[in-house]
Amino acid sequence: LLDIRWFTESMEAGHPVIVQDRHILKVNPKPNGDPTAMLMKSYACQRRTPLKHHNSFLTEALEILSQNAEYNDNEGRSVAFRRAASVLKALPRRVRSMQDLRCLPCLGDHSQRVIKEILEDGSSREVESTRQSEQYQAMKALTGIFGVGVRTADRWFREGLRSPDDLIRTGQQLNREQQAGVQYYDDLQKPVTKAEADVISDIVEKAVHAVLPGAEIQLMGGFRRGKEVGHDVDFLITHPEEGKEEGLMPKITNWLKEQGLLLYQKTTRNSYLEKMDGPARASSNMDRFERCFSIFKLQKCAVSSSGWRAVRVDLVVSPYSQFAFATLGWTGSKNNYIYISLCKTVQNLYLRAKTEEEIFAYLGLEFIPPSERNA
Ligand code: DCT
Ligand code: MG
Repeated sequence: LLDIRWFTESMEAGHPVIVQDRHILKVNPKPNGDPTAMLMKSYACQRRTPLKHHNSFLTEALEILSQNAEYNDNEGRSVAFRRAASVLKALPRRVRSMQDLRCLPCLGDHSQRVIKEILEDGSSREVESTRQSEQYQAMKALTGIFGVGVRTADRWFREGLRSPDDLIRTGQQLNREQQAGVQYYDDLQKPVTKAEADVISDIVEKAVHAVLPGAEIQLMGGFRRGKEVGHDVDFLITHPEEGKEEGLMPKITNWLKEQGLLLYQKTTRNSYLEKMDGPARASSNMDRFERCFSIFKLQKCAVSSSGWRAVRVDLVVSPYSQFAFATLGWTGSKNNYIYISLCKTVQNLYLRAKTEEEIFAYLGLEFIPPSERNA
């Protein structure tokens, strides 16, 4: 507990804290003597970031560069652009000049150059040429396929492939997940609306209660943060009697299959929370998390001609004692990944938390509601 206090107090004081591995934290001395630098906190989990902000003309540009760096396997650069964008999202007003950026953390030279050019010329040449580039467009199309990561997409790009159609045309070997990804590509590219998420919530609730009465279902991800559209719908499922949730996932998926509601599903024991630690991690409570990546067949209302659409749905089952931790991690946004690191620290100390508020309190962090976690 002391370690966490020290860690969060250091963060509160504006010292950059580097998470070296699961247990070792390093605090650098204060980077510069500017007292106003404290006004904008360095970590996304300390900032209030609303969904609708004032600087999308800048953040969209920086996020294109971040995405492109990820396509080029340049993690450091990708994170730097994403952090810069994230800070701008938390600003209370539109940036009008470089003066407005004085004292903000996380804005590297490159990000500043891009921002300056947009402020002066209305656009950045680097961003525009990236947006138009064949590689960026192909990588976007290929990684947009469910089941295709950057590495696979990059290999295909080098082989001259540019789109899902090219994969079909050349008869590429695809695994089951990628086959579904190609088959339902057009539907899965279309944003999922909140109204559709609500219909899916009702279906999931029906399925879960049919196989385990008393279970609790919570909408997660972007929709929990107030988004009106998303690329998928995320759910967390638990039961107040610890242990009852064991073996629940196959029962849910079987019920859905029997109703003809599932186009694809794959259940794995490990969740994204585990991936964060790499393959050699010690076992923990998180091992008991089950995650199902699925594609639902969603009937459209009578007015529509095509009858149904495919929608990506992620289900996670957590034991009741872990529900608060899973909720915090699973709500996102992805830029709040530090929550997950912190959550795990609390968990590894066997501290109990029933609510998100308790976890924030343990960490000495001010509570930030989901609608302001859109970093
Ligand atoms: N998550 C994470 N790290 C990942 C993947 C997911 O921390 N690599 C967490 C944060 C958000 C949550 O899981 C749901 O993930 P997504 O559905 O990918 O994000 P989202 O915010 O719901 O975005 P979208 O609205 O596009 O689905
Ligand atoms: Mg989501």
